[in-house]
Amino acid sequence: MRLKGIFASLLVFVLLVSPLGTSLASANTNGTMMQYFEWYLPNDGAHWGRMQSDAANLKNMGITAVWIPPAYKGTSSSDVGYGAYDLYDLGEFNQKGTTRTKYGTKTQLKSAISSLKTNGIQVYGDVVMNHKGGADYTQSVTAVEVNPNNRNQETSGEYQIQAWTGFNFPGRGNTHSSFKWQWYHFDGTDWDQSRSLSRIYKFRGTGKNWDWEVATEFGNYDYLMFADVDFDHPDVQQEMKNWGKWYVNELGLDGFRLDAVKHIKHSYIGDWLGSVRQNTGKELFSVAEYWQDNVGAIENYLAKSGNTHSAFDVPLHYAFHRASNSGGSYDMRNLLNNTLVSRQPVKAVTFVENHDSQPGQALESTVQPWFKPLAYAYILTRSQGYPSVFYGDYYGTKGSTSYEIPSMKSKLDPLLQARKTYAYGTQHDYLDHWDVVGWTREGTTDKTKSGLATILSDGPGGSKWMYVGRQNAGETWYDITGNRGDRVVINNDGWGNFYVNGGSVSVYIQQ
Ligand SMILES: [Ca+2]
Ligand SMILES: [Ca+2]
Ligand SMILES: [Ca+2]
Repeated sequence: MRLKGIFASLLVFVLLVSPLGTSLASANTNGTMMQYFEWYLPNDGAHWGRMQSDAANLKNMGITAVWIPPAYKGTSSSDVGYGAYDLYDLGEFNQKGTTRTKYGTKTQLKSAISSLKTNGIQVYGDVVMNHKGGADYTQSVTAVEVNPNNRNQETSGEYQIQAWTGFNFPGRGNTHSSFKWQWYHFDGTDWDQSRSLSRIYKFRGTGKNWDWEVATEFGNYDYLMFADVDFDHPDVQQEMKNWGKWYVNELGLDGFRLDAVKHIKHSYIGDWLGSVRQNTGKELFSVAEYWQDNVGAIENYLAKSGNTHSAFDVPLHYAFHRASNSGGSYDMRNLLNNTLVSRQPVKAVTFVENHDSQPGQALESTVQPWFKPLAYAYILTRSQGYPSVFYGDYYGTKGSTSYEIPSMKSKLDPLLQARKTYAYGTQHDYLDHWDVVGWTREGTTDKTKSGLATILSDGPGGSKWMYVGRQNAGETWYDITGNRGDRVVINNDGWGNFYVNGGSVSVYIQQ
């Protein structure tokens, strides 16, 4: 029995390290994730309903997994979800003035997830563990002020503050969990209610200190916002593991998007994920948001959290951002420099835009609309990286006019089609020119007509001779994006001459 147990854990280990993409809905099909929300969605409680209605269409688009927004009660009904108040309230209890969340009720969420599953689409839950907002009452806490630019430096003596750290969840009571949060489950906060004073406060108490290891910006970047959860506290460590298991089982989640990990004790994330995987028996593909344009910092995080999961390729996003703002003068040979996808392709979730980078948001670093089809071709037709499509790019964003992203559905649909049907087989790179770059995929025998040739330019139009494989000799290829009307005949040696317009992209496939 003992040996059997060891064998079973080895098997689990093999499953965990299997390359992503391949472990998704079908081993044969390219995996594509969709971030199914944007910051300015209306506060109408109808989003889970929209997701449900869209499930069959998402399947047709080739979406194999959906990252849903934080599904639990935040500070109010309009909270996007990152002001997490009660992780056990998925739109079920009357708390913070509302039963539903911004996106709908728990019943609607479960129904939408059921439709996604019916269509073979996996569901990744957003995990907001760093902080808690909207406390039910204040508590008297001994604290010191720290220098906002160097949180290791204390700038005051100890004094008593009134901190928003008491969470007893009066609308939920003990349903799902009887854990009540107290000041000693947190490391600090940024508001003293008794003096109406905004500072970064570090709490005093036995063993109290900022967590380590976290990002080193501002000396120690443990503190981000609201009441900062203390991951050194054993009761917190256990409660979050209990919650993770509950969250997966309650919703049938297949994986996670881990929010704000640069502010969370890195080793704990690995520990937490290992526990939830073990206690649910699920592989739980997970991707961490470590928001820094610095591949070394992201790789350090991946190592310190035990090399247990993936991370968003933030440096690649910034490369797209810079290229899109350079009016053609960006050197396209450099797009992959110092990116996660070039360093650890199996660990990289590639993306163009998200709810934080979109116009008007905290980390605004938007990719200009003209460049988005180029960037999406980059993440969708290459063999490296697990791409994530942003809801706000596909359907457009709401919010004030100056923040709007127009819907790019008509431009993204052909690229999604290219990924789903044609982007298979050996890749040949032609990343060799400051304006015009390209790559090809030879296709595979088990995918009818598969294989493609992508060419893009951030400057003037041009052409490129590229090899697509001798097995494709004699075929006529055309541009699935419709940007070019050429017909390219593959010669006897497997080469073709492919064209692209200025500031544009073309993806050629077999006619
Ligand atoms: Ca701590
Ligand atoms: Ca923290
Ligand atoms: Ca250029």
